[in-house]
Amino acid sequence: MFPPRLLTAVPICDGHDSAINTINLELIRHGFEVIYLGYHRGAAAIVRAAIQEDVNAIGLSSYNGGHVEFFAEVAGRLRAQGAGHVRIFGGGGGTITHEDEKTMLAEGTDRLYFAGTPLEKMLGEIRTRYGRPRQVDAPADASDEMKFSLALSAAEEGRGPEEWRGAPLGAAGGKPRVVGITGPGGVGKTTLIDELVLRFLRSRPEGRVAVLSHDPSILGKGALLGDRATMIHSQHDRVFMRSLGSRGQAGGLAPTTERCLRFLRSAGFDLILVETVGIGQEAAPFGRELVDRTMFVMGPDYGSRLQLQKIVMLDVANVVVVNKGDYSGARTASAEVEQRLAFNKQNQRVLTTCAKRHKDPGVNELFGLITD
Ligand code: B12
Repeated sequence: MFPPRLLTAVPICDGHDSAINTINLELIRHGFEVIYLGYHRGAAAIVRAAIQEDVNAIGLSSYNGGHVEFFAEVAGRLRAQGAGHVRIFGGGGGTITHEDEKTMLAEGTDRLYFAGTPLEKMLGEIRTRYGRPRQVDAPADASDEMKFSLALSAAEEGRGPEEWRGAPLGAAGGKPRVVGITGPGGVGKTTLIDELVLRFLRSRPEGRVAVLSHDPSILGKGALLGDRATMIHSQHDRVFMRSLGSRGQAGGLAPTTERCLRFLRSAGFDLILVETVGIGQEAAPFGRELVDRTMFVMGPDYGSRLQLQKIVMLDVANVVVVNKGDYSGARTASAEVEQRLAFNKQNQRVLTTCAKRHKDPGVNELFGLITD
């Protein structure tokens, strides 16, 4: 069975994320896959993400006022895309009053929770209301993006039209380029991907990019799929992003990654970026044919030179990126990695990047390398 999925966020001009962070953890514990979009998020970005992620409902935590208008705008935008089946619920301590609630329920919000509601009561009810299996058929008035997203879910679950199933995994006529990006947790993979997306959007005015992003599931429970919260450029209209939980599979990907990739490959994107869960020394997540190029991202702090001998991805990656190039030790790290790769005699490239830096030359070079 596929876990039910929710999107959570804090509205625009609001940085109160403490409540939603606690609620996210409870939702995961109760078996939900939670796509967390972060705080200070506009209605359009929330709705786009909810549609792309094919969630059952959106949970909003709102403290700074404007909730009556904001929740209604989210509801209106969902309806306009034929996504009225996506429910809206939320809370916001004492700032949302019972008087506001009446208006908000009349304008499309499904349920509100007030200060003092015990977590267990709230979570039990959320489970009953929004824990159903995903929407299966596209409503008649669904937007193209809604239809596409539902079709991707159908492909993921092994339902739906046949044509994608025979779709080859290799690139047809050079399109799309599929790049697999892996590395330990915390080295900046997501920031790097967002920067690569920015360069793609700027250099290909008509191009479309897909991002398939993985995060770990808690065994037998849900998952916090939080990559969108650190991404800015990937919220663009020409980007389609889907987050997947590893759902008990070790090694960096999900049991349904291959199906999703077959579907995405046959859908006319120019570039597909696949980000794995943070991996360990022995993982080589992409095998031989799942992606066209593999990138291993690491930080400059890996312990000692001896550690480099134990990382399998250093033997198989096409490109090795030493990110956080502004850290002391980054130059030494790059030199040591280059030395390590020289033994492989496989023409692998080593690049040093600083993904968080605006217009970083290392990221520019990396973008050229993966899209040439
Ligand atoms: C903690 C807090 C902060 C922290 C925020 C830390 C953080 N990272 O979140 C800090 C100190 C940083 C802060 C800053 C500010 N704050 Co403040 N803050 C609060 C405070 C005290 C508690 C909010 C909270 O997290 N409660 C804990 C949650 C778990 O409990 P709860 O709110 O009761 O939530 C229940 C339900 O509502 C529900 N729920 C809540 N969200 C969701 C979401 C979903 C999906 C679900 C299912 C349920 C749910 O779950 C709980 C169940 O019991 C409130 C006052 C209050 N008592 O509400 C003010 C308050 C929200 N802050 C306020 C203000 C004004 C500010 C500042 C503008 C102050 C300033 N001038 O700088 C800044 C703005 C910061 C920003 N960037 O937005 C005002 C807002 C006034 C308004 N809307 O008119 C409040 C109401 C205080 C007040 N009385 O003046 N704040």
